[in-house]
Amino acid sequence: MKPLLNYIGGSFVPADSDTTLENLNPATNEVMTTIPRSSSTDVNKATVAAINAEGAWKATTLEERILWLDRIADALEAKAEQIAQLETMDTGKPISLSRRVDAARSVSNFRFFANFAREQEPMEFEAHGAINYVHRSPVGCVGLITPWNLPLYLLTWKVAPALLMGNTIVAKPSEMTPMTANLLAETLDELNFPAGVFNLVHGLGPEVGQAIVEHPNIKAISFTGGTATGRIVAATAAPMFKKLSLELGGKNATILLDDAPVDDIVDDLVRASFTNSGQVCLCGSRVLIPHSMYDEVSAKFVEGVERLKIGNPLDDDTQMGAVISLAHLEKVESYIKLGIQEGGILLTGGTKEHASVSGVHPDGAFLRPTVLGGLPHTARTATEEIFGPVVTLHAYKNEDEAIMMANCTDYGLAGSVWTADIQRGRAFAERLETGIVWVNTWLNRDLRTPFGGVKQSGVGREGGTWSMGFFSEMTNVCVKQP
Ligand code: TXE
Repeated sequence: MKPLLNYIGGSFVPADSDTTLENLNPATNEVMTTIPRSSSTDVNKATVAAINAEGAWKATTLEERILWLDRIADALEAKAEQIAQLETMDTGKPISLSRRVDAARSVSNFRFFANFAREQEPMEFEAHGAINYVHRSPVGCVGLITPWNLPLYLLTWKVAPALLMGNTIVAKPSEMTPMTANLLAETLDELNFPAGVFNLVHGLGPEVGQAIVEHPNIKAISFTGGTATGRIVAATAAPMFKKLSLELGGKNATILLDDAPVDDIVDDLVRASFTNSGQVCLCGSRVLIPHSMYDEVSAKFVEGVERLKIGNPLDDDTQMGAVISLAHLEKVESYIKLGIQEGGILLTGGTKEHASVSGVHPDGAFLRPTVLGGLPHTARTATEEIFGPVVTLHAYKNEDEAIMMANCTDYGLAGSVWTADIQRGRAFAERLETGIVWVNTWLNRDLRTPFGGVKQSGVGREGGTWSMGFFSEMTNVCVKQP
């Protein structure tokens, strides 16, 4: 595959240093291509291009920008299969998931914000003989930094509203998953999208991401990634009074109430736990079960996990592929070992040497889905983010204890509650310290809703008016009536 390049000012260019980084396929550990190992010099070039493009882009009307979002959605939709193939090669996730989630959502992110903007009413308030209205203007040049687990899905989730609100962009995808970000740049280029409005700079986080966060002409940072990195980003951006959106890690609880219809929901529980090998910040990594149901639920859950088809991610019937890298596989294995050291009972799965995956490339980063029982809810394995195919099961005495257990970690991103009584589910959901709770479902997403977490899962919300608000500055104009 030809080397990937940065996309700056409407041109594809190498890093100033002309150095590169290898991009591996985690399912085979083979080098697929290279990306520029950019530096602050390249980030500065991209920012200059963005600033130069700002005036003309800002002068476009909201309607013109809405039409651009529709054009981009149409162009990406025509490339949906290519997006899916690239995403699977870059991440190791099953091709069925790349099609159903990554490619589809990358298109709908643009389509959604175009349609949502059309439906917005001007914000006006009348009182004291005056009319107040809110005028929205672009923030300016914004920095978008995104992770490797849902590469194009999470990049376009930021690009669409940022463009809609008239901003220019310097974006940095994860160095581990550059290929679909490159496809987005190619698509914009093919559409003759205004040069310099969207700029893409590849490279390492501390070298390129850090340069974006600290650049004085980049006025807002929208970051999605790990909590540890989010802390570094915040420390840099805060003293510069930049607008900051942080979507960070999670340690989400999947909670069964004592009236949960177990047989009907087992597959949902497995899906919530192991989609994308657990590498979705919204995955449930702890399952809380009433004592009275623990034996039945743990047995049925393990059966469901063992039905998952692990294999070559390019095969249509594969349900679980490789994790993102061999390094991440080792991190996940270290938590499996820790779980056992902490007294956990291995119910299925395990480290690679104990539970290898057949029919896959021997050098691929494949792990079997692992379930550990018997751990206290305060164990490190049950409170630290693993971000891999590892789930712990915990029994609880009553609802108050379940709430305490669910809320006991430093994270607060998402959770799901399973019950036969919706009112009970709603009441329980409202006691969880998280940004999102699903009742009798999981990953059911309405893009108009606020998405984000509390505690160490992040600051701010994305989606609908929250994204439009983040990517714009509001001026309240008050006009005395004659
Ligand atoms: O994150 P990293 P990863 C979280 C998930 C997991 C992590 C996985 O919980 O913890 O993201 O993604 C760049 N200055 N979420 O490992 O390492 C880095 O190059 C500036 C939660 O990629 O934090 C990459 O582009 N940037 C989320 C990006 O930051 C830096 C959904 C993320 O990298 C940097 C998805 C630095 N010093 C994953 N160091 C949610 N809540 O929605 C690295 N980067």
